[in-house]
Amino acid sequence: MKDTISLPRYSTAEVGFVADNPGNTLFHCHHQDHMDEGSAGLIIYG
Ligand SMILES: [Cu+2]
Repeated sequence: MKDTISLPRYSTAEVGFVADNPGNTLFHCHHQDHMDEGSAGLIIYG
């Protein structure tokens, strides 16, 4: 199980997961300045 990945600048990653924890999950970069520029989102499922 893994909850963090490192990516080079301007790269992408495809992520698969088992949706077995309903509710809201914050998907985000760990650099605050990147989050401030929009590198964050909310995964929502019920
Ligand atoms: Cu970042």
